[in-house]
Amino acid sequence: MATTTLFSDLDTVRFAGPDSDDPLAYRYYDADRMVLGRRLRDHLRFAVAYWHSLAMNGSDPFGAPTLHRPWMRNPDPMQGARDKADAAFDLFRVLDVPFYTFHDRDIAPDGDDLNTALRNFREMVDYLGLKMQGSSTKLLWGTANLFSHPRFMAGAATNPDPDVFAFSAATVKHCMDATLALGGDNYVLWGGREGYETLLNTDLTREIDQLGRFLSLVVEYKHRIGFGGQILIEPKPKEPTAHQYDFDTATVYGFLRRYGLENEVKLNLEANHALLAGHSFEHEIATAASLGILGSLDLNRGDPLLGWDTDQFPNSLQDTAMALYHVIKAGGLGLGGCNFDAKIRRQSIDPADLVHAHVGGIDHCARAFLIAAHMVEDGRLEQALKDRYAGWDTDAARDMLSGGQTLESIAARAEEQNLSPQPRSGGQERLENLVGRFF
Ligand code: XLS
Ligand code: CA
Ligand code: CA
Repeated sequence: MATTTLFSDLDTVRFAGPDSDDPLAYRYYDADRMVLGRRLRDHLRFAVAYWHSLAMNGSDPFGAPTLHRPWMRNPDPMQGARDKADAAFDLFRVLDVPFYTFHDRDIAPDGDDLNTALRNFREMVDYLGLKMQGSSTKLLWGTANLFSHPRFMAGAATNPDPDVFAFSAATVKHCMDATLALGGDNYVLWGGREGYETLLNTDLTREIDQLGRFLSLVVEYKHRIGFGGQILIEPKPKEPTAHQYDFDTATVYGFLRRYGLENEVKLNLEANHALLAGHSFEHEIATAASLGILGSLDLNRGDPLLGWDTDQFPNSLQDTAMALYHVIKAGGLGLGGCNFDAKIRRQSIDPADLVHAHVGGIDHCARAFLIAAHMVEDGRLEQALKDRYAGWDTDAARDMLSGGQTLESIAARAEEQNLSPQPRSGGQERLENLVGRFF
């Protein structure tokens, strides 16, 4: 029996082409269109984030909730959670979105103790399993919220209290079980409280070791239960902590190497987190790709006027196209996808605002992807890069890198040839102009 939800009146959004004026049609996201040998839907693997779209109530540090969804008012929190799931899957139907993502706390009410919380969670995982049987939307990733409850205020894995470490381990174990049971492709760990406010009360060496041990336990468990998906760490430099250990791609790579996990764990990179770390999104993507740890993307944008994590829907075509250009160059996202870790603004109180936000975000990314694919097919950017490094194609040059030469032998040859290298233009403006022609 079809349940009535906030979205029941809305038809599934369809592709209508770039000339369409319908605000609830896809103008660029033609899901089955073949681009670079694959369907657009398989390249982009869009996901709706349960927390922003179903659980977020519009409150901010200065103000009360503005979004009063019916499931938030239910005096029986488990019934509220089921109503929320009904609305979620109806939203997925409207958007025709292939994936969704959740934290344990988004789908099920918490409990005062571990076993109550786990009971609520397992019951709701079963309910989501039933919903998924009647839906084409799959799970991109699951994760545990180890940051909202006060028990996590001094960290989860990095907490000074070993009971919080154990509580967190139990929570993650059950979230991984749920992700496996629901057929999820990835399991994400974002350490929102794994950092510190002040070194005055923080033993940094001990805390990073705790984090390394926790992640090793997760990886061991993944193999024990036969989870074939990816384990992903999501870097973020700060907020809510002043300093988060998983600062950015390069920092996480060093951490993974230290604990021997660099071949086991990849990254879930978020656009706004890159900016907070003082990087561009494309820098984070290109760095992860070059280190072999590009996993999945959280799409959103920050506000250049605000220094915090505003999680807005992406709308800068050039930023998104360049990010996706590096994704294509890296060979795509594999089991990862494009998760809208983005929320509507506090004043966007109509349920339809949520649909407009996603339709716009999906269409924006599809358009950016088509532009990026065109840049790849055109090949001139790649050729310019090859030309710039062409000097390295000689045997003598390669020998310096391959170990066939020592510092003395390199010096001897340089002196013998009395080298006098001449500067060559980097051609940045010419390349920027070339990029501009694809938009
Ligand atoms: C918060 C993070 C979080 C993760 C999942 O800033 O983006 O939402 O994606 O825990
Ligand atoms: Ca995120
Ligand atoms: Ca964020």
